[in-house]
Amino acid sequence: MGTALVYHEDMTATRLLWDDPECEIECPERLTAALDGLRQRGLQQRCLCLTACEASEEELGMVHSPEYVALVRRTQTLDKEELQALSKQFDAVYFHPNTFHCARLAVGAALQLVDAVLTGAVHNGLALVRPPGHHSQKEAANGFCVFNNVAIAAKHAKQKYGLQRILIVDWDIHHGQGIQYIFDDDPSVLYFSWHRYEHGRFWPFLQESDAHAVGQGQGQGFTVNLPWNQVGMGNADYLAAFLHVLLPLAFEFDPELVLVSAGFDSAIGDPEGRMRATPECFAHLTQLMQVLAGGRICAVLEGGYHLESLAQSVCMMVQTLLGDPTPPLLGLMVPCQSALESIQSVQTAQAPHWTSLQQNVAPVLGPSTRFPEGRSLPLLAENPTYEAAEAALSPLQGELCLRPTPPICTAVALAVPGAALALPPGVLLQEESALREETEAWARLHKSLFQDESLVALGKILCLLGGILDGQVRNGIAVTAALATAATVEVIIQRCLSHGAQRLLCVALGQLDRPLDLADDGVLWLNIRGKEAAVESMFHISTPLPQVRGRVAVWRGSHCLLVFLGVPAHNPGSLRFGGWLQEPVAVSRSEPEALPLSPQTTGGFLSCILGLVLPLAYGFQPDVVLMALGPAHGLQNAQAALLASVLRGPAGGRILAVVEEESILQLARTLAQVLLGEAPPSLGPFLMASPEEIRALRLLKAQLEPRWKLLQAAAPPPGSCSPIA
Ligand code: Q9C
Ligand code: ZN
Repeated sequence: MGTALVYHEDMTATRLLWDDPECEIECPERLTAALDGLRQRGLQQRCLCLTACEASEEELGMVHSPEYVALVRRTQTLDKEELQALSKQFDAVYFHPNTFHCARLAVGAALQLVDAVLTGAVHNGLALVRPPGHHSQKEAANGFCVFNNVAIAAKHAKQKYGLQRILIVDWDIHHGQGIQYIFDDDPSVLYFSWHRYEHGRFWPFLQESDAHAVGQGQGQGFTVNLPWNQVGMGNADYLAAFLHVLLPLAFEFDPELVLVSAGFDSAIGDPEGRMRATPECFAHLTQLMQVLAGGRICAVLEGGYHLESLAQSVCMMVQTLLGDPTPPLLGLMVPCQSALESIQSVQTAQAPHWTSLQQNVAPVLGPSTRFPEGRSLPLLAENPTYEAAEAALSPLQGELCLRPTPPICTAVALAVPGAALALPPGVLLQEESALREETEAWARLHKSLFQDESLVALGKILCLLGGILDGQVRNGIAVTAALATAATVEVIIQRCLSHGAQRLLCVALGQLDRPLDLADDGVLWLNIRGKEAAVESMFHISTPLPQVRGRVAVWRGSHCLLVFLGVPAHNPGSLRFGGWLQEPVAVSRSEPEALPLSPQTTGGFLSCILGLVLPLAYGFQPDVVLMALGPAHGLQNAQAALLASVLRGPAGGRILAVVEEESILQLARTLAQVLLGEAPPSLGPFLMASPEEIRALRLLKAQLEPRWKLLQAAAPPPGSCSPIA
């Protein structure tokens, strides 16, 4: 299992044969640059390389009309003048005698990738193709696109594999109007696109690219447009869009497959996009998507016209698909005002269709949140040019090469030597310990809780932590002896700080108190536990995780499914209404059925992670992340796995998970899997957050927003007027 790379060199055989400044950027070197980049970094060699085959005309017919296919077929025998005349009938298109062959290979590559992923041959993959596809329509070529590669791939996944929910993430900087038209009334395909829009003044100049276009008929709410109304959007803006729009909807949609219209004209240096997101941003966007659909991601190249930026961004994506850690994100993590306005407009347009947006916990944007002067880009001036981008990219490239991947992927330190654990292959058992004297010195500094077994465990944990801090080990799991978690966490924090870590993020779950005498700034302590929301300081935050231990009872009626939460196991008579879903769920009995209940709603959990934890974590830009599961943490394994998976992002993959011995077994195995780069298990059906959860999160965000700007993403409560004048 791994990552597929689908390609055929014939796809470099189409090119512009006449003068046309608009089309000349779509050149064969785009593919060779991306491929050379992958080869130079040794990434191609780690992929399962598949040679693309042409799609059949029947496959093209899933989206395109026979007349249009025949028209493109006839271009094979046209001369230059005829090709040029035909090209003029479309907007921003050129034909070449090889166009038909290349365009069929491009579709074929996308289909092979879907087959490889859905048959389980690989986890995920990328198809490097030309011509791109997302602008092309049933009977029209458009914007360099001839056949709609990704749309045909989605139809194929539905027809051949019976998939019912497919998410398309189009991060190309142009609106993929072709995909939007094809699935406009289809609720089985959720299409998300962000694009340079400038209030309609940017190509393709369409009203239907704006946020108010949400799909038609049954498909309402399944088209999600996020228009960027200014150029210069950067890492924080893209991240905010994922955390506050795409991911909440995607979790609620619960896709079985994610297709990515992976255009890299949204990256820095691109002459079309004029945006500022750096290549590493695409590693983070990819990693965030990996928690969806069991990690089944098929990415298909669309645009991307700055060769160096394209190559680096493609490498970042493939590296992440392969499970490598994400490099730290550069730049001030503050979304700009225009981005926040765009995010708000799509939240408002989509709120009627998505529970997770109706419950948006972000506070309303006030004048105090206006963006400070001198925004987030250290790399480029106001209007990025090729030259400025080149200058900005070359040092970056050096940095990318200088950051070696640690030789050891994931290590696990166990409290009891030889405890039988079914750890996944590829995990190193931490046998080596820190020196006895050193371990005892640390233990003495922190109470007398470490004796015998717990002292042995501490020695191994210190050694593992040393490996992470020195770059020998990527990440790890520390299993503490019973009741030693709090003391171990204290030692770990002190050890990190004494090693020179500038910023340490501690996500402490359950009953763990922030160690006394910690200076603010260096350590961000985020406690997720079952008590009141509290902001002790901007670096000491508690958020509740309601402990609704008990059961869910599910009744399926003819029109709706009722889900009751919080039936305590010992008192099945007292029901508390939690929420209801209209979608039929796979429950076939008409009898009430008891299911094990998560300690809180999935909606509440996700709001907490996407709306609070990740914005804080990315805003803090830690060197190391500590995720500690203390007593009574109340997280299900799948929730802990999701949290560990996404917390790999903010600190370049340097994460240490601390768990207590008793809670181990399956949990350690699940955590080890996600730390190795596998997708976390499903959270189960989406249940809307409870009013208490929403209230608590709202309160916290209102207090924290002045310091942590990634929290901003205001959706006005229904009925209120826009706060942005
Ligand atoms: N300066 C793709 O990226 N030209 N197509 C727009 C605005 C057409 C882009 C002119 C751009 C088509 C796949
Ligand atoms: Zn594009």
